[in-house]
Amino acid sequence: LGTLPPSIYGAVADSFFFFSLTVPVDLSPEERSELEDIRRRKGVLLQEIQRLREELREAILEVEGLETSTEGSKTLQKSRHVAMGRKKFNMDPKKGIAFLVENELLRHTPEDIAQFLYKGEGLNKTAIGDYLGERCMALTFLLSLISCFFNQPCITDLYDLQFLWSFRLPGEAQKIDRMMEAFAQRYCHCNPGVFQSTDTCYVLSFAIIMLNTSLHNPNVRDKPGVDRFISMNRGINEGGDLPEELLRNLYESIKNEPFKIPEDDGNDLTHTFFNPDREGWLLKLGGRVKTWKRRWFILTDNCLYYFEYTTDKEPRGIIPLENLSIREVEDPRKPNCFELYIPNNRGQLIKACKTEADGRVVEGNHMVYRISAPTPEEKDEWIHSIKSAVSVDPFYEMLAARKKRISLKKKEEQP
Ligand code: 4IP
Repeated sequence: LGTLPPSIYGAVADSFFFFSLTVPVDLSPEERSELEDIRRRKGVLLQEIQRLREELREAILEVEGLETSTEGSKTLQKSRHVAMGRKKFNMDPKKGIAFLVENELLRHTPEDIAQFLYKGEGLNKTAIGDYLGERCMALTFLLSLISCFFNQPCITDLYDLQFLWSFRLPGEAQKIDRMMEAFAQRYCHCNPGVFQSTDTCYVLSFAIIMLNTSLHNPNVRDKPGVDRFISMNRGINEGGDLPEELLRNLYESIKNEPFKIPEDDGNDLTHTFFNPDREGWLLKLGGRVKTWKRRWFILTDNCLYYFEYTTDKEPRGIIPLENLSIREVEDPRKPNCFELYIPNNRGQLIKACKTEADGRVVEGNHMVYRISAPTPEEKDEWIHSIKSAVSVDPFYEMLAARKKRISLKKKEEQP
């Protein structure tokens, strides 16, 4: 019965009613008792039918109710999935996005993903940065994703760079390169005519971030003045200079209001752009004449300078560290020694300059620079600092590549 439509139950009941009205009068006692039996069974059946009707009505109501609460539970399930997707995203951005896409909570389009990231509800900023800097993502997809991301607020001010940093740039040089490229493209698109090319905007953006770090990070002692900032940025506008007013304004605004960059989590650019400086007394062995001299050494700008006195304005010698290596050595006369040397040296002298006793500046005569530190700890610290200074910095390489591109373009344009 349960599978029959309700109209059938009605028809069965009506046929019993018809029988009850048409009872013949001349019935034998057996026939009468049989009729009574039929009436009794009819009553039972009618009751049963009524019970089934009610049961069916209840079942229909229940199904309807179920449909309504499934809608509710669907919404609940959806928000649970979104929360799960966010959690997954924070642990592994790519997996999180894949999960949300699989569950039809996000479309895999640059626009939708950019909006999801921009809203950023419950998303970890480092994870957003990581995702935007994702390496194996198709470059075209990534660039349109980043453009959509930056499209959310239109970039009108170079100060918007701090927006880029608000979710922390991922530490890898290539990722930063892509994001800065996207920022520069977006900026140039929103502000046509400010820069000759996106490369100019890119180089200036880096200069701004470095300026922000040098002006506001207490670990950086050498604070550049506005004139240095201007001269550092000479020739970056396709070989020409950017308007001095623009640079002055930028300098002043960054000086007055630093970028809001998250606290150092080991990903800070101070470590990247500013190699640790070191200064202190060391003993140096002469080149041709092997005498040990106590000199005040300063490590800065990828060079080792040495002075006779700490108060001297001019160094006695300068050793550029480019292409040099450093190693610990044992010396029979002095403790805690290390040496600067040219790897695979075939008899070349290290490029360096020194001051002769008569004041002339001449080239140095060293195949190696052997140096002795006062203590083993200082020896280790010097080795560490010099190693950091000589290691190739990918950020400088990236910037150098941009600058080279600018100057090459300029050369091509020249008749
Ligand atoms: C000198 O010995 C000093 O050690 C110099 O060191 C050194 O020059 C000279 O090397 C070495 O001859 P004397 O003073 O005993 O003559 P500094 O310049 O610090 O005084 P470096 O190149 O090490 O500076 P040669 O290579 O010039 O001989």
